[in-house]
Amino acid sequence: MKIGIYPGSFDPITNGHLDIIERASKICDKVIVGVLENPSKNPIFTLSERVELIEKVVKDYSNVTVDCFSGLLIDYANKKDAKVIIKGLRAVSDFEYEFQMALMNRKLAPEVETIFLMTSSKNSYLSSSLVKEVAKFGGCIEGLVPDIIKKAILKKI
Ligand code: COD
Repeated sequence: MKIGIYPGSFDPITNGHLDIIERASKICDKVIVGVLENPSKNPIFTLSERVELIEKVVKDYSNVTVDCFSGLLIDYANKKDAKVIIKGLRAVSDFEYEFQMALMNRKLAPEVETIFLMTSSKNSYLSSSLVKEVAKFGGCIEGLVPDIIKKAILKKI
């Protein structure tokens, strides 16, 4: 069984993330959305809130599950017996950091392959931080995140 891990902070999940999850679910037999516990990033949603919100928006994908992890991604991948790490790529600015991480992860575990899915053009400008910033200053976030996430953000800020 080809198990893929899609790791991230997902604070919160956006339509850009969701598009990657949907496409990854067609490539892998099973996709684990791995939510990183990273208090240093100062997330607006707690780890359990992020997991719960993602579970709600991926409920229709039968081969997608949501989990959380801390520490090294590669250790988590090994624990889950995942041989594929899935990443989304937006602009060139994403590339350098993602390239570095992919090579480091390959050094740590050569049997685990990182695959990159290009963002869809409609999501290419989307990031969790921009969505939060727009919402914080009263801008419209309709169409950038699923409705349930929009409600959760507006409640939070
Ligand atoms: N379209 C397409 N893809 C997107 C979009 C979009 N609009 N927005 C985000 N993405 C992609 C990102 O490029 C990323 O691949 C993924 O979705 C998650 O994004 P974020 O912003 O929620 O998550 P990040 O970037 O904060 O996640 C970083 C990781 C958790 C993957 C990384 O820090 C990590 O692996 N940490 C574990 C510690 C570790 O192993 N460190 C050593 C690494 S070598």
